[in-house]
Amino acid sequence: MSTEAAPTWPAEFAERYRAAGWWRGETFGEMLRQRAEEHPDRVAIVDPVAGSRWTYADLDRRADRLAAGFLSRGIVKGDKVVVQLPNIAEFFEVIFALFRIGALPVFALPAHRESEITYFCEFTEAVAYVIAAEHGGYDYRELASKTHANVSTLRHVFVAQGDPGEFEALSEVAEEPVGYGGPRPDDLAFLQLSGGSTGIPKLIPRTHDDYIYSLWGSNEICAVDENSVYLCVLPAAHNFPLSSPGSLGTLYAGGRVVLCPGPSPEVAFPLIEREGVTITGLVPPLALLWTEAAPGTAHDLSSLDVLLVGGAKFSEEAARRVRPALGCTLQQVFGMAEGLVNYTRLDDPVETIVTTQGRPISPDDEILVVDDEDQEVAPGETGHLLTRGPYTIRGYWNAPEHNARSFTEDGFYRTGDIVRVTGSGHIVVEGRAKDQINRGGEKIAAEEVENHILAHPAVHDANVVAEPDPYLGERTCAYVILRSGAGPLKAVAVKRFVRERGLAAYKVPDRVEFVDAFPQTGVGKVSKKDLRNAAARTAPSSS
Ligand code: J2J
Repeated sequence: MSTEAAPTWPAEFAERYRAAGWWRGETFGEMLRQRAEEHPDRVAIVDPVAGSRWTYADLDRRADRLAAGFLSRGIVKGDKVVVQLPNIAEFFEVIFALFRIGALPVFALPAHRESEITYFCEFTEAVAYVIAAEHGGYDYRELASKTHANVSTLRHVFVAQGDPGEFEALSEVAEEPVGYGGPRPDDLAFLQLSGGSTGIPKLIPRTHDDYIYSLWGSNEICAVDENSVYLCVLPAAHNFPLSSPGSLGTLYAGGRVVLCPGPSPEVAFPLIEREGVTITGLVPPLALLWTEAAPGTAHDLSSLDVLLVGGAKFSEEAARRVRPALGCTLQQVFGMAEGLVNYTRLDDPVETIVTTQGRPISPDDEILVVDDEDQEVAPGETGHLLTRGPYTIRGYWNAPEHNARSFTEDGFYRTGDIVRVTGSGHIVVEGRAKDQINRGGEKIAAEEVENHILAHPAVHDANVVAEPDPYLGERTCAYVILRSGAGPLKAVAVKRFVRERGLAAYKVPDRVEFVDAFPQTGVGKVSKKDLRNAAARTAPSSS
């Protein structure tokens, strides 16, 4: 498969974005080279578990050597490589090596299991898969063995950390650097994962030009520069910690990225003190946890200037607690791996910071708020958010049917979010039209989980909806109709079945309820709205 499968910007838009200076004609590979030339001895990556502190020169050299090793193993421009790594320094070595040769990382999350990984590898015809031997009590080599057996295109499994077992250690791959022709700025850099609202996850094709714009655009808004120290708390490959401004934004600015091995205050607070962390990003449940823990901590958190919170709606009440507890400025961020990212500005009035999800990075981000018939609503009214701009994709990778539904004919992306825009141009997220559960920032496509439940022989039909959760915001409730004549089935058996089918743990329903029928809409379709209301009424937290 080739990059032609990725819809791109029409020529007149590309020209406009270049002329406006948004697309600078840089690639990730050259960007790192430049930083290494400008300040070779500055520390780029700190991995506290491994005890490593790589300078820009170290990272540059490592990426070059690994790129050479990949090339001599036949990995070439345009090849796809599924990267599933925890927050370790090698993550950056691997992705910059791939960026240099123009091979595309496919970003998997550490939580993904056989179902997701097999799909990513098969769909992208991946030639290689990069893992750590073990992480969080899970043996990724076992996952790799299964994947390797199932996917015929997969020629290599590289193990970045720990005993490689039957596979090749990444440390053995590096070779003396050779010359190679890198990608062009308008080539694809990687495939990012969509939160998804369909049975099959969609992949997001991002170019060097467009993603690098989202990085420096974010840096300007979040005041990230060479003195910034970014703590990467969330899984490094997720779009938020990768790019808003995230690790890659920080590297673009010549700052320092500190990899946090876990999200708890006990792990993060000592690192903030030791490394003088200035900025980090969290999903709302973690932001709540940190604001609760901060007043009692013995650690000095005074270096922290900015806390970004996004991925799911942050309540106004919680937002108000950030500055008193952590002593830093809150920046709400409403972003999506498909592109558009909104931030509250550092100098916005407090009321704006705590009650809105920010405004777009770019003057060329186009925002439309429309009704169900795609007609624009009156200013300030609530509706569907559509967007188009210099770092928002024009289509998913290799998914023409999805694209016809997810994009308008004019190339606007249908975000699936319900929003309103305030007089100052700030966006307030009011809800969601897409069939997705946002479990504390982790996105779950209802249809994907439903399909797995439906595979159970005793199940006749299934519907998965969000229900309120005091900590996560939302969690998952599955309503199941059993086949007539099927023996009794317990909720735990359904959960186990889904887990054993190799679905990531965060997608396993939190609650399973058996019913005889589903509520219906006027036209006889299943009413998810009624199911959601029923779930909310009976959610354990509501009693
Ligand atoms: C409400 N909903 C939000 C917010 C995202 C920065 C920050 C987040 C993401 C991300 C990202 C929200 N309030 N503040 O990629 O670069 C929901 C919306 C959105 C979807 C995108 C980034 N911030 N959301 O979360 O691709 O529903 O990206 O459409 O994972 O998360 O999810 P995702």
